Amino acid sequence: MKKKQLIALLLCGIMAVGAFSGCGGGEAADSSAAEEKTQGPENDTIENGVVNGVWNKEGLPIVADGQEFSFTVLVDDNSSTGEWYMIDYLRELTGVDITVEYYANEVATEKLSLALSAGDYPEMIGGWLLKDSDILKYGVNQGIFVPLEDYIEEYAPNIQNLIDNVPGVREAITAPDGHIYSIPYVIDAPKVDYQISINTKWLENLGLEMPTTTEEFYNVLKAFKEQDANGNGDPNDEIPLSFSPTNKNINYMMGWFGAACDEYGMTMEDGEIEFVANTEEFKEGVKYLNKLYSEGLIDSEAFTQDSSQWKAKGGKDLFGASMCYASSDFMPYNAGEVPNWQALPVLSSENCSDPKWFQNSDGVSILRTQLVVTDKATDVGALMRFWDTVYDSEISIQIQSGPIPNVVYKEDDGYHKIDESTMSEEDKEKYAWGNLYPQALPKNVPLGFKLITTPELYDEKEELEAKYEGHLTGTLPAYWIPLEEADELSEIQNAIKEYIEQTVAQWIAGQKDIDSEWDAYCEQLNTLGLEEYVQMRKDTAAAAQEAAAAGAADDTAESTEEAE
Ligand SMILES: [Ca+2]
Repeated sequence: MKKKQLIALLLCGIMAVGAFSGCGGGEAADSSAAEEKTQGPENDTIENGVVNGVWNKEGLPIVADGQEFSFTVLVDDNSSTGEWYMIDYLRELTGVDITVEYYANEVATEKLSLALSAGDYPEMIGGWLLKDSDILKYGVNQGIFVPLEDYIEEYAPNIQNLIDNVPGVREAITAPDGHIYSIPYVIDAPKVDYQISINTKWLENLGLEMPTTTEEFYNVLKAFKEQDANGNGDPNDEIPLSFSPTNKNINYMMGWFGAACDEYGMTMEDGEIEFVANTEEFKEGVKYLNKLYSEGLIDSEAFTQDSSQWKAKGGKDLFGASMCYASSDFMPYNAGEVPNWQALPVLSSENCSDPKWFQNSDGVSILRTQLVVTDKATDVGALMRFWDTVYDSEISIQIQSGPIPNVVYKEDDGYHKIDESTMSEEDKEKYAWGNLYPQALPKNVPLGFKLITTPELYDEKEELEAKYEGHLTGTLPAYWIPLEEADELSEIQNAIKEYIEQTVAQWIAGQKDIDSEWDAYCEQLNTLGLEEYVQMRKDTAAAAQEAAAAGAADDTAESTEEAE
C-alpha cells in the first residue's frame, strides 16, 4: 500500500474514533485512490512461471513449493462450527490458507461498518454485506476496494469468461468510473419471480376451464367462492384468491390491463424505461381488484397475514389461487409428483388484448457486491487465482451440491445425486448445504445446471415460462444511483414505493375511493419527486451501458490515463 494512503486511512481511523464523522471524499483519499488504480498485474514479477516468488501462474497447487500465502475474507454466515468441507478441500487443493471470518448477517454488517471506518478490515469482503453505494464510496471514491479487471484478465480465465460471454454481466458490474470492483456472481434466476398459481383440482372439481381473460378469472373465483370447490362438504371455507405475504406483487397484475410494473411503478415499454403507476391502465387494474375484494373473492387477511398463516391456509387446501413464487411454497409435493397447481395465464382484458407480466430477469441474476478485494491485499493476482479455482465449474457444483463421489457422481448425461437413503446421518450432516461452504460467497455453478435426482422434481417455473413466453415486459436495466445524490434519491425511491403500496392496498380493500382520490394521488407522486427519480433511472441506465462499453473497448489498452 502506498504510504500516503496508509496515512490517510490512519487519520480516518482517528477521526472515526473521535466522532462519527464521515471519512473519505477528501483530497488525500481521492489522490491515493488514483495512484492505487495505476497498480496492476504488470507490476508482478514472473520467473519460471512463479509470480512474485510465491505462486504459480498456472496449474495447481497455486502456492509454489516451499512458499506460503494466506488471506482473510469477512462474510455473513450462520455456521455453528466454522468448518466447511469444501473450504478445507480448497485449502488442500490450492495451498492457499484462507481464513473465513464469519458472523450472522446483522453482526457482520455492523462489524464491517466499524472496521471500514477504523481502517482495520481484512483483505476481502464477501456475502450479503455490501450495497451498491459501498462500491461507489469505498471503490470509486476512496480506492479502498481495488479495481480487479486487469487481474481477472491476466489470472482468472473462468471469471473472465463470465464477463465476456454472459450477456449483461459486464454492464452490470462495471462501476461508473469504468472499473470492476467485484467478482461477478452469476446465477440462474427465473424470468418471472412471482406469479399467480391456480388450483387445477378445483377447476376440475367444478368442471371449469382455465381462465384466459380477467372476466373469466372473475367468474372462476366467484364459482370457487360459491361452491364447495375443495370438496370437503363445507361450501364456505374456500378462499378464492390470496397473496404471498412476502411479496404481494399486486403491480404485476396491472399487466392484465397494460401497466405491469415493479413496486416502484417502473417497467419496460418498447425497450424504454417508464413509470406507469399513474396511468389509466394502472387505475383500471386497481378497480378490478377492488371489485374482487368487495365481493369477497380476495383473502380478507391478504394485507395482514404473515407467512405461517398463509402457508397454513394453503396447506389445508383453502386457496383457489394465490400470488406466490411457486405453489410448493404453501403446498409442498415430493419428487416424482406433479402438483395440482399451474401458473394462471397472462390474462387479457376488455381494453388490453396484449397483456404483459413483469419480467424480473433474463434468466440470470448478476450480483455485483458479493466479493471485493480491499487495499489490505498484498497480492491481488494470487487472490484472483484462488477465486478462479473456486469458479471452476466442477468445484462450484460440489460447493453447491456436495463432493464427488460422496454425494454427487458424474455420468455421460450429467451430474447425479446419490440415493440419499444410502448416506449415514453423519455424512448427511457433514455434506449439508450450509456445511459445504459459506454459501453467501459466490461460486460458479454453470447456468442451467440441474443435479439429476431420481425421481425427478417437477419444475413449476418451466411450465410458467412456456406459458408466459411473449407476454413479458423485458427487464429493467442495471443502474447505479449517483453517489452524491444517493441519500436523496434512495429516499425518494422508498417514499414512492411506500406511497403506491399503501394507497393501492387501501383502494383495493375499499378503505378509500379511487375515483375521487386518483388526481390527488398522481399529484402526490410528483410532490414526492417522481420526475427526478424517473430521470435518474433513465440517465443511470444509459450511463451504465456506456461505462461497460468503454470498459470493453479498454480491455487491451492502458487504463492508467483514464484513472488520472
Ligand atoms: Ca369447502
